[in-house]
Amino acid sequence: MIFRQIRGVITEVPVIKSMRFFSSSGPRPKNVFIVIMGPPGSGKGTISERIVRDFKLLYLSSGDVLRNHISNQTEFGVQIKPIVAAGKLVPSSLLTPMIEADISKLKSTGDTGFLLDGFPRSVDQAESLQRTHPPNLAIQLDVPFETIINRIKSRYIHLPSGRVYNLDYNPPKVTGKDDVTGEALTQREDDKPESVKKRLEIYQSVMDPILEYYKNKQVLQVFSGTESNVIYPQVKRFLEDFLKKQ
Ligand code: G5P
Ligand code: MG
Repeated sequence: MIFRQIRGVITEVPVIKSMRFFSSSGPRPKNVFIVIMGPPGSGKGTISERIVRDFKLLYLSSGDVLRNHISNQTEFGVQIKPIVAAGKLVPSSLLTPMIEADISKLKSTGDTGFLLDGFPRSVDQAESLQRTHPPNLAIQLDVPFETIINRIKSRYIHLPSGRVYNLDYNPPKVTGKDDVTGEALTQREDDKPESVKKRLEIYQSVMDPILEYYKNKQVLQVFSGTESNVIYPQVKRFLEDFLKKQ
């Protein structure tokens, strides 16, 4: 069993690999399952970190799960490494059961407040999730592509935790080191310009039907803008109201 801390005080919450969570003395929201979507580099990780901090939801990122498999050179990691590095989508037949099993494991601990980042990325993933763990909110970050391309060039991550930095926007306290552990930061293999281009192209080709899907389920909430510091207060206000109604 893996225990992991993102911010705040660690408690005995069994955590799946790549699961980050915030814990404090207050209760966590129950029966809330939010998915957060948006183009690569739109700030899903950045905004999620703030949501997790302010609303005490458990957090799972499909990208973090995959990068951890790659870094640990698991059989699955070796298989998907070239796909992720090229900016292509990992086949749903491999990823969907893994993500759904992670959510089931978390639910079995009694925690029922989750934020899922980067999943679904296709209608078949959305349909499958709807059958197993239907989200009650789908957040879409609508950020222009021109804004994104510049951001990604200066992104660094702390691979084990998934914490995200940016040399211009959100630099680490010590250059090249994670603020919490002091471990080395790295650049993502898929942040090379060719892969970023591919990721944006794929995003554009797959997202419309997914947004339509969640619009029809009446759970879609879109937040538009170019700066996370402007978008997040809108998300926060919305969530304060949304959680009161749950
Ligand atoms: P991921 O890991 O899900 P992407 O491509 O969806 O990757 P990414 O790149 O992680 O998304 P993000 O989380 O939306 O971007 O953005 P972020 O990291 O928070 O912010 C980007 C940078 O901008 C950071 O450096 C941040 O500090 C900075 N920043 C944030 N806000 C601002 C701001 O306001 N101003 C400025 N100047 N900077 C800012 O998926 C990776 C791969 O995994 C596979 C695919 O291969 C995918 O390409 N994968 C899947 N495959 C199939 N199905 C799925 N469901 C899959 N999920 C993952
Ligand atoms: Mg991310």
